[in-house]
Amino acid sequence: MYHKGRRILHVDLDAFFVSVEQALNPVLREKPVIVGGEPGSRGVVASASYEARAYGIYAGMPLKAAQRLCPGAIFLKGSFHRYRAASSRFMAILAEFTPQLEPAGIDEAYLDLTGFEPLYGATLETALLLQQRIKSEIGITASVGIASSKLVAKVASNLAKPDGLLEVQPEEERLFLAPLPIASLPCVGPKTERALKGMGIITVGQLASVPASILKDNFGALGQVIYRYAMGIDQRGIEPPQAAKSISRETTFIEDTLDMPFLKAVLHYLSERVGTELRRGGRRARCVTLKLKYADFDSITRNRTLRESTNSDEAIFDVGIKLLEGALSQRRQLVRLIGIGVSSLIGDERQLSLLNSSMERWERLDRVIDRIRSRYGFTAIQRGQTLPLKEVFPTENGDYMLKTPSLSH
Ligand code: DCP
Ligand code: CA
Repeated sequence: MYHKGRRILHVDLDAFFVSVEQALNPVLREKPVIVGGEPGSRGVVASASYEARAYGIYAGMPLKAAQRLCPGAIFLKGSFHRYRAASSRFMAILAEFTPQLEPAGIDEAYLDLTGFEPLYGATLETALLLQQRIKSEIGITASVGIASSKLVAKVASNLAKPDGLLEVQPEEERLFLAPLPIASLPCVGPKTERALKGMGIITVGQLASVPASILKDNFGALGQVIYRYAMGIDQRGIEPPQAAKSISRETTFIEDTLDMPFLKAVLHYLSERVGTELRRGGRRARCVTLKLKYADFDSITRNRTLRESTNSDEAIFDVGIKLLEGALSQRRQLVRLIGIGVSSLIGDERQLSLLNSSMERWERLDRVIDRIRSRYGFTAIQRGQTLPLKEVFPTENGDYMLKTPSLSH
């Protein structure tokens, strides 16, 4: 609930993609480094070190322009699985402080530490500890803003960058925001900024003195948000993500197929994806669903409920392949899409009845594979069952490039 004494933290990692690369390769530290791609290529800057920013380089700028500004910069293509792994470790550290945690992107999150002070000391001290842990365990710096609202905490962390910490005391939000340029407010994008400047409004303080009706007339519903934010009013609470009720992965083929070894390999790969996500969330499933779309777009699903819950790739695949064979024996037609999912999810309590069973062996193997993949990428270790994929799909950044790499949930 909203009240003036809330202590909300916004934590944001500095130059995230670049920092992950620098943590892994000390040669890159304290240099102008850009993650985005080869300097001659058509891409844009994803992340720039603060040394590179001194040359006027920023995220979203074409790589060619960045190279013109700083020919000596080091350009890296980057690797998303490394960033995802660092992000998981970052969120895991935050989660040790409080379950009142809301991830707001790959490298930022809000935490509500209201009521912590009697037990854990000043919020500022807790924030320092948090920064230290991130630095020592992941090797990268984070900036933190503390305030009574998400809005002011975010503006504060931005202002503190890099490696900074800024606390805005209750009742001082408006004073804190007043001298800042209007673009400091998250709701003011480039278009709104231009329009406001056209009205002679440069600072948040000036914005706060404009009558609400004028902002509403000019910007509609956004005008109301702008007005409240300019006054430092933001009552939004922390919303921890709801656990998913089901997890699924599917892919559409470039060419419709009935090639069984290939379908099996894809199904295995998708089962591994689903299993990995289940284990990452510390959960198990009791229901497995197979989805097929035939060449004529006719779509079917088949599911089976298990006697015991599982989070093993092999167990998911095992059910999936039986459902696939069953479905194809009813209708043998070229397949356009295949998918596999799990539902009836429960927490990952250890099941004693499983000890020494084949399920236990499968699960032990999954844990070993997960560890390797979280470090070196998905294709760093592969199961024999997915080998046919190697000939069909190129790999990039440690993963297969399926036709629909952004598999659906
Ligand atoms: N990102 C991207 N393309 C963009 C902006 C960001 O790919 N146009 C990616 C790369 C960033 C990451 O998201 O490292 C986090 O985005 P941020 O906006 O937080 O930027 P940084 O973490 O790089 O820098 P800062 O220190 O300003 O937070
Ligand atoms: Ca960041």
